[in-house]
Amino acid sequence: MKGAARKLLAEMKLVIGNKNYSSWSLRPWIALRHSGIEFVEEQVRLNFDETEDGSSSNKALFDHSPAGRVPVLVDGDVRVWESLAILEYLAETHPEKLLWPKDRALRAKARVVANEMHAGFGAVRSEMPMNVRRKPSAIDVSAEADRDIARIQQIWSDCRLESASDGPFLFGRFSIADAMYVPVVSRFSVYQIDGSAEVQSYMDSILSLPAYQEWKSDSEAEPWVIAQEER
Ligand SMILES: N[C@@H](CCC(=O)N[C@@H](CS)C(=O)NCC(=O)O)C(=O)O
Repeated sequence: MKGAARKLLAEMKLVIGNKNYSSWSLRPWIALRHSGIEFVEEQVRLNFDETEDGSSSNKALFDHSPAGRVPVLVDGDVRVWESLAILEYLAETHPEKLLWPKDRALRAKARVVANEMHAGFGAVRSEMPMNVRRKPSAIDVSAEADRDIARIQQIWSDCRLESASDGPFLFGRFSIADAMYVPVVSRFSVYQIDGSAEVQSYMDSILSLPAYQEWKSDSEAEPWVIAQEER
């Protein structure tokens, strides 16, 4: 790799929120870390407790993107926000990392399930906030959240059935589709959502990833508690 290109890669920065709570930050972060792409991280502390509309009171978020949300990827002059757009950018700039499946049909399906996650499952997201360091225990959830849970588990089982022989992840090797679901795996683990043996085995593969373990231990070391996100 030429010096200038290496310098640009080394300068890539991911701006993230609190590791314990920021599920959208975890998605590109784990894709970067698991794939061994060099980057630095900058953390902006979120605090939702002080506002009525559920937005963060931290105005510093707007220093990083006009949307005022994390994650944000900064790669030289290029600034990308929206987690899925960041992941697409990484797939394009690092084709050797195979962040999407090589096979066109599988790639289409991986994009479908990644988009289902990005655009949906609102009940799971609002009733079961990501809280990586939470001591596992079950909570009551609505019928809508139960429907989200069933659809998510169906996606995991269906993908695993098709790709089981190629590796332990949704499409065999780790892909952007997995990165999108890591925070859900974390939620199902800490809120003790039961699943089939297939679902449990997929969750174990995610939870035992060294990159996930690193994020979890960083979450445990964070001193900040956001009461609104605790169940
Ligand atoms: N659709 C966005 C969602 C980003 C998002 O909502 N991030 C949260 C943290 S997990 C945030 O920055 N919240 C600050 C706020 O709402 O003021 C994405 O995919 O990146």
